[in-house]
Amino acid sequence: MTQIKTLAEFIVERQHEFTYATGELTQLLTSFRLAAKIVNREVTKAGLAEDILGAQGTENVQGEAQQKLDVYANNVFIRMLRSQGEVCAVASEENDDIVHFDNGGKYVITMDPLDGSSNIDVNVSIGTIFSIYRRISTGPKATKEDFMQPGTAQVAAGYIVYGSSTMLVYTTGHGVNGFTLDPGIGTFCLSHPDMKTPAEGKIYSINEGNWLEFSDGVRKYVDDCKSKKLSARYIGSLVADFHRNLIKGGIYLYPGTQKAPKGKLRLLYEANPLAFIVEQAGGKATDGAQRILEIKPTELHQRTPLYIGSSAMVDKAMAG
Ligand code: FDP
Repeated sequence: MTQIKTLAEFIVERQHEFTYATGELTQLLTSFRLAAKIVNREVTKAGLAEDILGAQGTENVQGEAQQKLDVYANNVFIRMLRSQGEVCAVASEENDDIVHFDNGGKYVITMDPLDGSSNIDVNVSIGTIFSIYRRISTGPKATKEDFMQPGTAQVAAGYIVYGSSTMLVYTTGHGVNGFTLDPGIGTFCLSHPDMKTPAEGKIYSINEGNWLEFSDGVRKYVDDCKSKKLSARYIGSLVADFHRNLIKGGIYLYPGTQKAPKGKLRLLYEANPLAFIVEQAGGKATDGAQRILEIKPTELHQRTPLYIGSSAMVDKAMAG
């Protein structure tokens, strides 16, 4: 029988790679590991559980309707992070402002607790995305400045994809590792060690419904993908599209459009964590002009165009 390595064992084994106190990373990742299992339980029984599907009847700061599971997942991750004590504040897609824990923790978190909301009620893969930063302010409370660090300052980032299986993938800047949840024993087990993305791929992922809004450069690139007979694959859940392309090789594009020059996706809790992961796996992430990780944020819910995936494909897409 092949030896099974659990996520908990792996974190302990690799915690020496973490620049700061080793136990802190363990605590931080434990929060995500536990919260992921709880959210997974609700996501997988969404059709059965009473009162968990559908709209919450509220909107988030971007004016998007919140789903009940969005709100549920947000509460679970916040509760877990608060209880571990290492995190002093969280910026979430689901909260207009910073959520403070007032506990002197040394880290701040940015997260999209349930990405791909439009897919929640229809049994299509969805995900959670998170970034961990070291706090830089010194006052009694975290400040906006703690969240305005560029993506290069991330100390760890990860995502959970709730798909045909549930996986947690993370990096601390020493490669990318993926863990699959064994539902029988309720444990994440190492299934994708040292993930690398191919430099070239055969998949392009973009919402072509926005074609009329695309720039000439984006249209030219998409036409080029078609002329090479690449496969179009677009789930509409960033995490799921990203995860597939990471493994198989491909590019995900959410460019700026005429109506929305900054695109739709959020820099702090969508683009930055995935950019950190893709670079660690040998790929690239840009906003069409510059490296995502070098953008200096100015707003918590700032949007950015995103070109992410296999390095040769991102280079080509940027060339227009
Ligand atoms: P959603 O609005 O459903 O939460 O995070 C935004 C996001 O999903 C991504 O997960 C997804 O890739 C994208 O938006 C889909 O947007 P379009 O419907 O505009 O293609």
